[in-house]
Amino acid sequence: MHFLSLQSTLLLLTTAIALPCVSAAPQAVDSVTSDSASTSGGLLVRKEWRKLPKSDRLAYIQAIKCLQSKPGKTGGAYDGVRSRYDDFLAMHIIQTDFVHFNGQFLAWHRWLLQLWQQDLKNTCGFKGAIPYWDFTLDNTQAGFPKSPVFDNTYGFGGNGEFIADISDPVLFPVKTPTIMPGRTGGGCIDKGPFAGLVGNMGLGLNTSFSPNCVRRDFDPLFVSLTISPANVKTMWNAKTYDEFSVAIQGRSFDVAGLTIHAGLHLGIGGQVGDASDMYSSPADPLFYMIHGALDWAWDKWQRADWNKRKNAIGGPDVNFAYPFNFFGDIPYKNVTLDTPLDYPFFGKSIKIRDVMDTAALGYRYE
Ligand SMILES: [Cu+2]
Repeated sequence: MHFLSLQSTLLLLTTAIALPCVSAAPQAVDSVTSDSASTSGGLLVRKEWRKLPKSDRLAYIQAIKCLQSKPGKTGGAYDGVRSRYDDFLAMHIIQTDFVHFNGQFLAWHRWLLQLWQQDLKNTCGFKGAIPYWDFTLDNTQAGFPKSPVFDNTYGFGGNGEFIADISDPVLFPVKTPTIMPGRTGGGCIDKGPFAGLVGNMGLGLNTSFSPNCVRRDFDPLFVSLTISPANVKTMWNAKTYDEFSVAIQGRSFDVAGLTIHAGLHLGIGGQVGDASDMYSSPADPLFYMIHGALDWAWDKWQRADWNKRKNAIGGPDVNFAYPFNFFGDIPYKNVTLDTPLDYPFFGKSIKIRDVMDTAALGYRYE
């Protein structure tokens, strides 16, 4: 995550106001598939990575590779798009400044994952549900790099090779401002199904064609500090949506203030890896595992007290406003169930209320 200037936030905000916001209830997608193993009671069942049969893990990875091989559908709107996979990357880059460190964060990414799941099916014939990642199984310094999620055959591959000197501004054009306490990589993905993967846009707020190898820079120490048992407990024990949201998104940009969301992104992307880039992190397919993990956590928290939490939402409508005052006070309003969520070139805007219930969207977590 690169926590860049507010100027770009304000600039994009002006652009966003000009976008038409047509709201319509989204259809539940993929609620019925021919894959009986992944449905239950008409709902797609999203399973934890290591509980998926190996053939299903491979099928998901193949479907992602398929999206990377299909042409984009955003009609030349973004100079850097070379594939359908890139359409998602471009949309995330463009929307970043409206959907992080605010009240829209979890809801916006929930629908992004729905669009992703739907497109894997429609474009690549993927049958079944996208998986999730129970990060509480991998949150130790020793255990993190050994997670089955990073397996070179039945996973997304692991760390890049260690590069001590990351000062070259051409090879490493953007670095996470958080000083990473124990980075161990920095090289391009060189093993596993995504070896040699190239990100076509980014790093940073940039949708022009700028091919760069996708890097990983694991920081297992950082994972153990930010996804600590204490931070996980704070998340599960949150009494209000605001408390839950802060427990996921963090309280400041230093290591002591960062929590689950940053722990996953920066734990993988470290100082120089794509997963650490707030804008272009979807260049690394692990992005969808990270956000699957957060969506699982949100749904689990909601269902622990469903009547109270099915409509619980809150937080500022502007990135980095209270309680995320990382750059000081900025004006904001609280989000409501009627706050719009925009997905340019991926259909109409929706509202937060449309994504509050995973079952209404056609899926559940196992
Ligand atoms: Cu994001």
